[in-house]
Amino acid sequence: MAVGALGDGGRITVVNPATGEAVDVVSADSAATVAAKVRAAALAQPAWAARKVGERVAILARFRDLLGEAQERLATLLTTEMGKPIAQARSEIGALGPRIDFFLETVPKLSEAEVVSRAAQAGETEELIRYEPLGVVAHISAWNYPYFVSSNVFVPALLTGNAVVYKPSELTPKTGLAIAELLHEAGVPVDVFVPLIGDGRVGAALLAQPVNAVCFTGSHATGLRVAEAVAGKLLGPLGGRLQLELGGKDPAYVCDDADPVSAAAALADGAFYNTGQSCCSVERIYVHAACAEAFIEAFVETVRGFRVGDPLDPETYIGALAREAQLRELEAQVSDAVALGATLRLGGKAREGKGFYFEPTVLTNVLPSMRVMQQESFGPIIGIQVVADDEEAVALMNATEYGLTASVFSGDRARAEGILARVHSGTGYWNCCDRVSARVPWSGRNASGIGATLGHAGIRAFQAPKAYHLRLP
Ligand code: TXE
Repeated sequence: MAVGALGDGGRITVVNPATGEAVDVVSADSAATVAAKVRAAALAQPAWAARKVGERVAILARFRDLLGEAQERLATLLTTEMGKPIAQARSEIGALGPRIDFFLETVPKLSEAEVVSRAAQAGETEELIRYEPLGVVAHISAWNYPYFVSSNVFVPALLTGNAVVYKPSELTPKTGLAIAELLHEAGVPVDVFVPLIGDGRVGAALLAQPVNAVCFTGSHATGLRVAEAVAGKLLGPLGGRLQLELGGKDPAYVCDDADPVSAAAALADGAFYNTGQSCCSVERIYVHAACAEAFIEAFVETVRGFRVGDPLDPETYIGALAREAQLRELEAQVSDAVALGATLRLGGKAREGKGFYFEPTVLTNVLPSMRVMQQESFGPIIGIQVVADDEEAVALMNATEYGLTASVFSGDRARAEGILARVHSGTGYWNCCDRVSARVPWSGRNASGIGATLGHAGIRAFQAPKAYHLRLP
């Protein structure tokens, strides 16, 4: 069976979102090649795991260096495949070095056996934990930050001795292949990191294989399908290792003691960076009535100043959307909001002409029930609602099914932390937003997913603890 994104005989057509034109064609995998590649990965993994962790660290360090050398070429490819402004593409690839460094430094420490209780004399029992790799990790990934979301999985998974079968999004297949090439050039054996090209059908074919972990990054709807597909294996080869990094509808709250102008600048960037296509984009803003007017004015002016245009122009801040269909979703969110009484302060429609552009859009006087305040927008659009006090803000921040990040802008740390403790989210920000660090875990609550990447938790996710009870003779 041939599988391909567009049903054209197992090929993926790469479309440049800035022009809407096809720029390349890539061969897709079939169910048979998926099965063969997973088998090869399973055969290659034990030898990779048997190497010293220091050898794997040296290989991944070489990958980090190669990535740095190829930055400009890769940034141009990424921009052409998914419309990310070139300055932001460079910054995504550039920021990978420090993320990889965290893993290079931390994995060796977390690979050591942990002695829990020592035995000194005959008859006493030492208890220790050794950490084993899981085996073959299947990673199905998204297009919005293809370097970040894939490296959060493959760097710790490879360092801890696993093989990785990686399906990049069908919107960024060439970026996925470029990552694989650099890993192989750095010294990762070709069967230990294996790219698969194709759309959801190739993803589904991968889930049908006897892999030992599934890491999925993508939408909530697909995440549910992935969970259903692997449910029967959770007590088999998967051993419960299912990780889902899903969408968000991330709220921000601007308190009456915040500086409205600096909060507006930070939140406009948090909402519109990457053309609003970040899992942790700010998607809803609540502002205290006492500073609402000043905040909204500063916010609208900041967004008005964002430069929309050719993503290959280094001055561009807002590029084309990766997916044409999302233009219709954003238009539907705007017309729903306006029909129910919202005020359109800026933007509101797709741009005419070539490419998948949507005007940066700000809506005020929104209601919590509006689509724009409930459903992930994943585009350059934001709703702002005025609230009377912290109680109302907390209730509204918790009023969607998601729980990825939340931010509070306030002059008072205790007040902000008190609010964040009551909001259901995997990450809380005070006076900042839309920020990820390799040092702390990245996770979601409720519909935003299960499991964690990054931090120590994101390394342990690729290890199976084995307990030893060793009695001295
Ligand atoms: O997702 P899709 P997208 C989220 C973000 C947004 C989404 C965007 O919030 O919701 O990702 O990514 C494959 N069986 N995050 O549009 O469409 C598909 O081919 C197996 C969260 O790409 O769900 C693609 O490779 N696989 C985040 C992948 O699933 C299937 C970080 C995702 O596709 C499949 C970044 C199937 N039946 C983005 N159908 C976080 N929380 O950190 C499709 N796929």
